[in-house]
Amino acid sequence: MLYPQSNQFRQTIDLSGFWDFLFDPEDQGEDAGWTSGFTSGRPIAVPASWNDQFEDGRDNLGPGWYQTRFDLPWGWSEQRILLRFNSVNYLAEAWLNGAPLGQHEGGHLPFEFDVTPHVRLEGNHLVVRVDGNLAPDRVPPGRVPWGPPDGFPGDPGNYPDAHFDFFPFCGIQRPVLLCAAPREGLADLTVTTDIEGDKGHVRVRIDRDGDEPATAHLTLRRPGAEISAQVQLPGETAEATLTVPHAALWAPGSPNLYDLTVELARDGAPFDRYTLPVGIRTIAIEGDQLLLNGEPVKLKGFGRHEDFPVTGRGLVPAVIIKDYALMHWIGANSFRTTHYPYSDPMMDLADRLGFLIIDETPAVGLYFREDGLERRRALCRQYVQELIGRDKNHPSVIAWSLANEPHSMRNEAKLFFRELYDLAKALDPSRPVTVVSALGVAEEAFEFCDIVCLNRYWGWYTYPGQIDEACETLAGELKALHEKFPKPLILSEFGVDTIPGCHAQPPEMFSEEYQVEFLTRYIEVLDSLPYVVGQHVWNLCDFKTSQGVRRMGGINYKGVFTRDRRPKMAAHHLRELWRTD
Ligand code: GCB
Repeated sequence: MLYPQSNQFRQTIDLSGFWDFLFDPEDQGEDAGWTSGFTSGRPIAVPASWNDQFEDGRDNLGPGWYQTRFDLPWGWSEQRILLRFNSVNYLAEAWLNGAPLGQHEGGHLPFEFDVTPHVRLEGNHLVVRVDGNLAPDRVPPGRVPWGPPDGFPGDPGNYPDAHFDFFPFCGIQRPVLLCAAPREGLADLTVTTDIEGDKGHVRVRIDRDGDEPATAHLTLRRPGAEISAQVQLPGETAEATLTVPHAALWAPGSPNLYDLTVELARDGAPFDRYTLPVGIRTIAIEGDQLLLNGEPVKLKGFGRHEDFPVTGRGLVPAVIIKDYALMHWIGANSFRTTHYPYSDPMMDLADRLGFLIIDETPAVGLYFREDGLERRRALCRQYVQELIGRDKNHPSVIAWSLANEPHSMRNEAKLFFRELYDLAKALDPSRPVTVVSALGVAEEAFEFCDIVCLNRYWGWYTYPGQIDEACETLAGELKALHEKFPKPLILSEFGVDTIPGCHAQPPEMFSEEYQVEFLTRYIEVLDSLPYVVGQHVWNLCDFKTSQGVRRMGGINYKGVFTRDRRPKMAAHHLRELWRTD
């Protein structure tokens, strides 16, 4: 699915702003007659989570009803009109002028409807029902009955009862776009690149709607370079390769991008055009090394959250810029989209700024009891397809993560992930695929995953306050893991809750000194092991969680920056360890 853009043949408008909203008092569903509009609504900001916008919103997971009105811009009357939602969490259902458009399950991934048959020139009325409730058969799940072998006995639980450690923010969290696109225009582009000597090959697969013969003109440009090709489209797809002499490769530190423009024409007259940034780079695994453009690369960075006061998980462009500035300042070159796909601007900026991303599906907290398993499997397959469909052309994306910390103790888990792994590889053979696990050597998916990603908290949940024991255990475990699975290994989470302003000497849990010592000593271990190709600190910033005895004030304090993006002591220490200039 191509991200909407505006040019001579396409136009996009953003429906963001203040919409009307109401909570469904008794979950009356569409029978309440709201699908064609309601009068009792209050104003709500779109995009943003609803939870922190209202006094009665925080723990209310819906359903909630949104509505807005719009007119079509001048010149759109003969166009095909698409309505695109960049992210609605969790279950969305939409109606335009009373006509049902469809529904989409799962937040953080885009979906769109062709609204051409329903749209009017003026006075359009869009209604969206959003259900953010947690349920055992949703992904990520909630309200899961705990207990062995899927959970840990005596888990204290939390409220709202999420099966994951971040607040289940809900609502229309990213922009809603209205797009005019040519009929029979471009439907998708898939770009892969490889390198041969100083040449770069850019392979482009073109998919389009309709099958009337057309010609595609391709141009790849950056200042000082322009390469063109032309290919006939007798039907719906075609492929072309552009070869770039003396290619300017993409890498962190030199994130060179080319603009690829594909123009469709019939009888010499162009009728559609799309421009996509392209980074020429390769990613590969050789033995226990991760190679970027043929050279070993080590990831330094973070797990993060899309999380900010008041806006919740809503898109805030200035926070994106700030987070990149902080990551650059500290010397990071990488992050994982813990624990769901991030916004399109976040991904676009990683291409521009040169960050390496492990791109994760929304499958966190998975468990494998029979009840609901088929539904969870179908959702995970859908997420893999939607994620790869959305992000396959980003040079910054160097691996796909199928899930975070699945409760893989049951035999079903291995086959479940084998199927997802095969699906990801079939859709994109060019990138490594991983599962991020806390099980260590017992995680059977590591047998076929390309990279081993482990989350570890020795010195926090286990061996509290005992960093010597923690580091010794960590070193032993990493060695055992690598012996069993001789592949590149990433420590994909490690960190400790740290209350800003809390100090202790000798270091004690929750103090800034303890975070410094924990991270420094862990990094010493990681740097000493050649097969450890990545270190991702948990977390870049403090973030909101459900309430529970482990989360004071409903906040996870493992950030090296506070929730409002101020550095703790550890940020300065990490900077000394990571910055190379
Ligand atoms: C983990 C999870 C992450 C939690 C973190 C913690 O292993 O992957 O979502 O927030 O631990 O702080 O406990």
